[in-house]
Amino acid sequence: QQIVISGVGVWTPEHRITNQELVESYNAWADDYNQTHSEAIDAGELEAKPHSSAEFIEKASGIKQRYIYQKEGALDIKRMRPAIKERADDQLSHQAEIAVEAAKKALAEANKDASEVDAVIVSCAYTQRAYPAIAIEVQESLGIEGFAFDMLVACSAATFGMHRAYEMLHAGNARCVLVINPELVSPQINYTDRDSHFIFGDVATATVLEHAETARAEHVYDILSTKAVTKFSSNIRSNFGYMTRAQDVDPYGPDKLFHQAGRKVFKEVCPMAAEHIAEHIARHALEASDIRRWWLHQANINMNTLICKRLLGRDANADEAPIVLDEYANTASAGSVIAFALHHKDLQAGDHGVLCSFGAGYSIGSLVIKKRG
Ligand code: CO8
Repeated sequence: QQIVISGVGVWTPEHRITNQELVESYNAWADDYNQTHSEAIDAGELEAKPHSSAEFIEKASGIKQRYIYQKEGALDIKRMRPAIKERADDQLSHQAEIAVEAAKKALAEANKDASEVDAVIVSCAYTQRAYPAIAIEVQESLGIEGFAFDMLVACSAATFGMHRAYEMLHAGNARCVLVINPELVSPQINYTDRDSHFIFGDVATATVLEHAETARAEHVYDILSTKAVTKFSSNIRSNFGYMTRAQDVDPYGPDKLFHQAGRKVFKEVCPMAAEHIAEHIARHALEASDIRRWWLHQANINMNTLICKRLLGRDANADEAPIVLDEYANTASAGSVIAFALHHKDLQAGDHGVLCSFGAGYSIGSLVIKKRG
């Protein structure tokens, strides 16, 4: 039974923050902090906060701007976090809303009606609550019969979600599955941390997976196989969770937000990802030069350059390995799906491609796909 990807959709927030805006806000916050704590800093009890730089951000990461769900509050130096109003229980939640928007786009691309979908997976780095599942709320909003559930795999949530859909379709548990990645990450960003304030942006992506015989879309991709690996590491971590209340700790402390040892992640994950991909394509007797397009995780442009170089023995060009980081920044698990959504229609029948995520966990997930004729 051939399983295919028949639709992909991206919902992009209307608000954006440029590196310059972000840096101006951070630097004003740092000046204010340094002034407020000048005595302790002068006494050597506290370290002064150094300035951030837009040039550094672009050079170190490839990021020029990021989208944000709610810009208000995020750049306010008295707040440094987005101001998102809580919604009543009978209103569509924020995360479900952006998930529904992405899902509608993916369904339209797949030329599918919600009534043909049997299962919904919401898979992302964070869900805004534990239960009821965001996926069930989305299912209800779209009028889908069947079942839905949430899953969290940080950077690899999108690919791992597609893996689960692939297996459910193979097992005959569903005829068509919607996998949605509402990456509403801005509430977890520490905008007062110079090392990480620039990394992330908000977005929602969705894909439709189904059996080849039911697919009616213009662009359909056979999934040849999936491959996943995880290896525990605390180098990318957030300690916020339902235990926080019982632990009598500051719920907004820096360790409760996204934090990482970026250099270590870079050094450890690049070789893991390159090896993983090489092994995966070898399963199909494919060489790196046989791959028409690489839709890689979008965390850092230098990481993608290095991984491609290891695979191809040379630099990949933007047509082979598209980058969306400059516009979207790191969108947790959604990056490779955005790259796929924006850069797949020109592929010819028979062309091979690789979708691959890598990051927190550590987790690596890939799909080798081939365009149908
Ligand atoms: N402005 C100016 N200077 C800076 C800044 C800044 N903003 N930040 C750091 N510097 C300085 C440092 O202090 C350092 O100075 P010195 O040399 O004097 O000590 C110098 O610049 C170099 O710092 P680094 O060595 O840290 O810089 P790198 O070149 O390593 O770049 C990166 C930092 C960009 C973080 C890079 O290491 C990187 O991208 N690593 C990979 C990280 C990665 O892939 N992480 C995965 C992210 S996790 C994920 O994708 C999903 C997680 C779940 C979602 C969470 C949502 C909130």
